[in-house]
Amino acid sequence: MGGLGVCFFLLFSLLSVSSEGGIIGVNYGRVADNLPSPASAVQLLKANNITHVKIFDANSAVLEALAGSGIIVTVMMPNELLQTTATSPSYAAWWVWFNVAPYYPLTKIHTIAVGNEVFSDPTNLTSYLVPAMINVQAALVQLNLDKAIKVSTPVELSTLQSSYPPSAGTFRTDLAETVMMPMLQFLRNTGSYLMVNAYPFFAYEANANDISLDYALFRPNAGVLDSGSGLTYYSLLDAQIDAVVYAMSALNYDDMPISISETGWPSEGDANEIGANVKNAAEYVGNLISRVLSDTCGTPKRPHCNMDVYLFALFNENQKPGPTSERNYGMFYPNEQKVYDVNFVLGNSNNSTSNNGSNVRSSNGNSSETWCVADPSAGEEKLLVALNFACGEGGADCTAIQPGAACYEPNTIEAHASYAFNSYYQKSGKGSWTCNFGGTAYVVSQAPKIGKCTY
Ligand SMILES: *[C@@H]1O[C@H](CO)[C@@H](O)[C@H](O)[C@H]1NC(C)=O
Ligand SMILES: *[C@@H]1O[C@H](CO)[C@@H](O)[C@H](O)[C@H]1NC(C)=O
Ligand SMILES: *[C@@H]1O[C@H](CO)[C@@H](O)[C@H](O)[C@H]1NC(C)=O
Ligand SMILES: *[C@@H]1O[C@H](CO)[C@@H](O)[C@H](O)[C@H]1NC(C)=O
Ligand SMILES: *[C@@H]1O[C@H](CO)[C@@H](O)[C@H](O)[C@H]1NC(C)=O
Ligand SMILES: CC(=O)N[C@H]1CO[C@H](CO)[C@@H](O)[C@@H]1O
Repeated sequence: MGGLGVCFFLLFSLLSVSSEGGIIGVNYGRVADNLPSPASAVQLLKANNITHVKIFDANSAVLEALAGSGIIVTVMMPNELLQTTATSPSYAAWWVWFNVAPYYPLTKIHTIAVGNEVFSDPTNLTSYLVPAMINVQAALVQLNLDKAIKVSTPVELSTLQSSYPPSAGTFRTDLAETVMMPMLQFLRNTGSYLMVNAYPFFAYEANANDISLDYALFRPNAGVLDSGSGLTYYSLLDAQIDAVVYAMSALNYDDMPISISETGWPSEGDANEIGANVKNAAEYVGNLISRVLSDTCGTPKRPHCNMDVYLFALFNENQKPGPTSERNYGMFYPNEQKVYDVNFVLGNSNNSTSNNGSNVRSSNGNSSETWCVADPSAGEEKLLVALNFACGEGGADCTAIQPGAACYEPNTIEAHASYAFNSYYQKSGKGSWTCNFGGTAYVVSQAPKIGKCTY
């Protein structure tokens, strides 16, 4: 029990700096021959309260369908155009004039992504990237759109030379000074932000023996200590993002905001694609949304809530090449049925029975119908891990179980865990998954009576 107090102390310092939640958007990819029309897709976005969308081009039909929807849009200049854009300011001006200006402001375009994962492009476009961004920015300035529309580019995690532990994060040596530094300076000068595509699935799939699924899926877990920083990580996504933060920090760009421009988990894969299944996809996406929309969505290095996350992807895309997983990242089938149950707004469902691993709230917003309590048969050791998770990463309000506070007595791990689990459960929307804690908790429909504590 001695360790418990120390742990709580550290955790409270994290909780006290949290602010309101981040943004959830989705990537609307269209590498498929069976998708609904752009107008139907926009209806689907609206029906699901999805407020931000990113597309992989500047398709006019899509931008027209989004007009007047209120949805905030990131458009993309495809990689094939980077060389021309970098070498010809007049081409850049034309591209913006033709592909962006006509749609704004009716279509709320707010970022132009210049290229996508450019450092992985087989044709080596590296030297064109920053000049293309600069020319696109100049075009926006000419059209007086630069205040409303930012320029950025999504970088892939392989931009990092080193990412483990996060505090050792650095950019690839061939990119750090020549590309990343001028890019970060450009982003800073223009008040923009860095876009990062991050897939814990790839790391898990490749190292399933070393990385726990709990850690990859935001489940309660014992955490991974970064001995370089002394910070403990409870999710692989946090560790990946903080590695980028540390890499920027090494170049003296500590302050640069990040948007997670792609992340997701496939609902199906080939036999050798470990972890690609519907259950894991539902948990990854559901837990991530809960987390981003709650007030605990910062990373250990940046505890202020700064997680803007664009889920990949809206639809399964049947014409993507590569392993089966590539065609199965969608949250929706082309017929608009959900691949798994997921909600994009907290507190907006009236049906909690259909939930498995997502963030569905209880019916009619009645916050006092069900409670989450610890299962004593799980044993103290497992309960303690889950308790630390709930009060730390989970963001449960654990003040009442501090020494001297109302729910400190009875001073047992089981009682404290029940309090913390319930706090987490109530706070994160009462989705069935949010009362699991690695199988150490269950939902009850009678208010628990433990000591003098009020739940
Ligand atoms: C890509 O091009 C740059 C110069 O344009 C060069 O320095 C770099 O070595 C090239 N990278 C690869 C992988 O060929
Ligand atoms: C709530 O339930 C009713 C049927 O009971 C259904 O028609 C309605 O669409 C549901 N609303 C939401 C937001 O799920
Ligand atoms: C809730 O969801 C379940 C499973 O999807 C479904 O069978 C049931 O009809 C839904 N109930 C309401 C009231 O919508
Ligand atoms: C939800 O979870 C329960 C218990 O784990 C399982 O029996 C059920 O089949 C799941 N439902 C769906 C739709 O995945
Ligand atoms: C909410 O739950 C409380 C306690 O179970 C109950 O008394 C009340 O009637 C519920 N309210 C609604 C609107 O269902
Ligand atoms: C925040 C938000 O847009 N909420 C809306 C989500 O969708 C429901 C209908 O399904 C609306 O009633 C909410 O206003």
